[in-house]
Amino acid sequence: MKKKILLRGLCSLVLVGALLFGVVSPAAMVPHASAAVKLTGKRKTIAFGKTFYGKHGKLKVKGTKLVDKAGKAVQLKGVSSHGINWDVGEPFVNEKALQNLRDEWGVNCFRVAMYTEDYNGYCVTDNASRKKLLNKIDVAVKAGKKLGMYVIIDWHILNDGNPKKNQSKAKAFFKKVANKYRGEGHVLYEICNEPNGGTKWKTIKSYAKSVIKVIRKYNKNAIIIVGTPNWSQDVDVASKSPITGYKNIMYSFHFYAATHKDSYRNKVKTALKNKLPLICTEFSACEASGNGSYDFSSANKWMSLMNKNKIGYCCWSLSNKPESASLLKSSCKRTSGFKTKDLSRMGRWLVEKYRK
Ligand code: IDC
Repeated sequence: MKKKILLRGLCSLVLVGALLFGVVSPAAMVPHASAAVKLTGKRKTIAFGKTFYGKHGKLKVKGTKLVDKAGKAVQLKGVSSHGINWDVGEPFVNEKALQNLRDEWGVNCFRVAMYTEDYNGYCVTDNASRKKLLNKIDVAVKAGKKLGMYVIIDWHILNDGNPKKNQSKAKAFFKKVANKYRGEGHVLYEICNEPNGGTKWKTIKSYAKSVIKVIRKYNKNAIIIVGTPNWSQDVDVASKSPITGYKNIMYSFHFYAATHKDSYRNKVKTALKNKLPLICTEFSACEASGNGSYDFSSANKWMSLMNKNKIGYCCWSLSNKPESASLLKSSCKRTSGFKTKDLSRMGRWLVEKYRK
């Protein structure tokens, strides 16, 4: 008996010693603790048929879910760019970076966010800059095609509030891209990021119908994503009166987990009950400002809700801007080949989730 106690004591001593000297990390002692993320920044060669898009092909909406060419539910796990009209967004939208996201982050979808009015956005800038923005979208679409990733083209309304404000410009833009990418099955269209400023669902619907009509002239089946009232939060409202007459329409909700908690998750649950097809094209664990503290426990609740219902999502944003939402540290100066040390806390959390 004494011997056993002595032995146990000795074992504890060795363990404490090992911990103190860093031989065994506390994480290694917790059962099923997630392995720390290690990124090499290296790229892999993957045959197209083995890529996510290569396997799943053109997507369709069935019930509340996205399904692949075989009718099987698929879940998009994506990253959103910051604005491609921003110096903290544009440089990171390149083929090598997207390949890093595919090969080491577990990402299968990339969202190209193009602001319409904020910060010299598409609607308020000159023709030369507009051309650059269109070229940047093209870089993402081509990279996505080569890498077998889905690409969402996002008409990023924000300060313009009401999508109707730039409706004719939106129609001209979507005519251009829907025509250009008519043969590309990996492209999805998001026609109004976040309606706000009290814009009613009825108004958004009227805008959506006019833009959907334009896209459908060139592409009968591409997935079209419609934003919902109050910064894409009121999917419950949209679910009471969805858009009729078109297939493959999805509705977006956004959350910033430190601000948006149970009451917002309840909106999503209501929309699901009402059979609205949902996608979360923007989220982060920080506050709605894109800054402030993280709430990973709220973010985990969102993740379980989305995973349970196979809802696709994109995390805001692939940037090194000094703000909490950025997936890269502000000290990260590289625009591809990201290593472990380049990831922010948010970036590390995301990669751990996506790799699972
Ligand atoms: C934020 C950016 C920030 C920028 C701001 C205004 O992170 O750097 O200064 O926009 O352009 C959204 C918007 C998204 C916001 C993000 C964080 O869709 O454009 O990005 N957010 O505030 N909705 C909720 C949060």
